[in-house]
Amino acid sequence: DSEVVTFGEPMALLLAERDLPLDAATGFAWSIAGAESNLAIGLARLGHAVAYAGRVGDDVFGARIRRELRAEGIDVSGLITDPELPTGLLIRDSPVDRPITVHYRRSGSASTAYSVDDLPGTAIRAARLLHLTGITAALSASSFQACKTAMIMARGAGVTVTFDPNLRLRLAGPDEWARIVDELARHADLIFVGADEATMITGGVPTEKWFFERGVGTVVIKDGGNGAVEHTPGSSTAVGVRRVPLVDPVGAGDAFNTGWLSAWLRGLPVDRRLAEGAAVASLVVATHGDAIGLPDAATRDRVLAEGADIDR
Ligand code: KDG
Repeated sequence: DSEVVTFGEPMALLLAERDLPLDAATGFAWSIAGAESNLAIGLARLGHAVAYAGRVGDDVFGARIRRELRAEGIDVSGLITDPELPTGLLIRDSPVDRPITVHYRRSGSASTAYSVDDLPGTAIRAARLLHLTGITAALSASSFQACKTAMIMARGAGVTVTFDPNLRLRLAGPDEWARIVDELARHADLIFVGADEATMITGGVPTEKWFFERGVGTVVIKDGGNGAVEHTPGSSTAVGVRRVPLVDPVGAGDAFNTGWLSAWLRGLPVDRRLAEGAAVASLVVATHGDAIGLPDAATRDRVLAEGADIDR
């Protein structure tokens, strides 16, 4: 059985060569993007048994995504090949001195057809953890329903449910996001949320309070270069960031979740969970690409052992 089950939209990422803006780039490196697939790759590299589900197209991108995820040791038996709809694409740059430009080619993608019928029910019920993000819920009505059903199914079987809203305003407007997060938070045990996006959801109510009111037990607020804070109704614990050269911030949030969840799966206490989240995130922001910098356990442990490097 897999310890962790997650599902979402895996996309082919075409990343413009370093430092060149999209409109001037001629070389593109291929890899995989997608918040949940980033997390699946990260947890597998850290030694956890992970199952990743979703839909890809019957095309070269879908085949490569399947092959790469399998090569990471991820169980992809729940990754369905859609006979008609294409794999989603993400084309972006990562220039150091200007905003990042992201183009999606994902409307009408295979993932938008994901539905309750596609859920890997046996794997979800047998896992320790189900992790989802709002991105998947925002893809389509059927995908939203699959997320909600999976969360209810998991909790009914005693599986911990974690959720990261991961707002993408290109997928839905602010009101729609508020509705998605309000509804799905009620089925989650733990929330990871970016400080910037939280204000869009909670309308001025302190973030952790807003989620506690919906029955969430733990709220981890990620605030980029300012670090992160883990709240429970009775405690708050903060961690700083490990200062590294910022190469490409995309994927930092997924990486933090990955590091934190690995520590949680290993039964480690709050300080350690936060430190491992920060360490894994630091390795991803210092690397070009969404998932390339995700470390194995030995690399993470070397980073943690540097100690003084962690500013907190
Ligand atoms: O969290 C990183 C993601 O932004 C990226 O991998 C792609 O899932 C993605 C999205 O929708 O932006």
